[in-house]
Amino acid sequence: MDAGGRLLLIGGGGHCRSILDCVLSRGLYEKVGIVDFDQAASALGIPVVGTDDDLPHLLNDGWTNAFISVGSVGSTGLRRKLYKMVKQIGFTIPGIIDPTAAVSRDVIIDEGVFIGKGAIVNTGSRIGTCAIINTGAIIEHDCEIGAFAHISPRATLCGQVNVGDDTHVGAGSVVRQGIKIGACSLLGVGSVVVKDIPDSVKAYGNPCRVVE
Ligand code: JB3
Repeated sequence: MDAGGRLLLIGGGGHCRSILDCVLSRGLYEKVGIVDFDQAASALGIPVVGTDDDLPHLLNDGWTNAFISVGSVGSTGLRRKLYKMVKQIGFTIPGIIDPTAAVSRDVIIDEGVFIGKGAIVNTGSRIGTCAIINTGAIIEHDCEIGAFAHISPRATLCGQVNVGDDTHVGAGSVVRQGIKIGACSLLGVGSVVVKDIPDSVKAYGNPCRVVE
């Protein structure tokens, strides 16, 4: 979890600004910097301190924590590539949880997870590496969220739902209890999921149906 010291946010777009707002409101890091090839990506008074090529030097200069702040809607390739890179260089990868999120005490949260404003993660759930639990999402009891999955704003997963690695659950979706959603799938905004969804498909609607 949030560790203290200096923190680099890798990627300085919209998702980064959401994360930055949490980080600054918690005040746990002594210094925060953004890593982006675009100097204009500085935000909320936080500067761009370098590009990906500068990461080894930044680690040597005492920036020991790095967090992947590029988001994803569908493809998680860039997030995975950046995660592998910061891991290989030797950064610590914290989790970041907004102070307004409600997370039960027996939840397991792997490294690099972001839990945004007003999200709820209930008892017995597990959130995999670098997953995004976005603003106001509800992860009910005993859910399993795979690595690099993105549960979008206001999506609701009822109890014992399993979401595979790299899957995107669109904003406002509702998933019935006990449902299994495969890996690398994309569920459209407002999907109402009442049957299991396989790996590597696009699906949407009420009831949610596979479209390709
Ligand atoms: O769905 C919601 C609520 N948020 C979305 C989020 C999860 O994903 C949001 O609407 C966007 O769809 C997306 O946010 P993201 O990734 O912040 O997108 P964007 O605003 O386009 O910013 C991407 C940033 O990453 C830009 O500043 C790019 O310059 C930067 N970037 C791209 N490739 C990179 C790289 N930065 C680094 N360090 N390395 C890269 O390879």
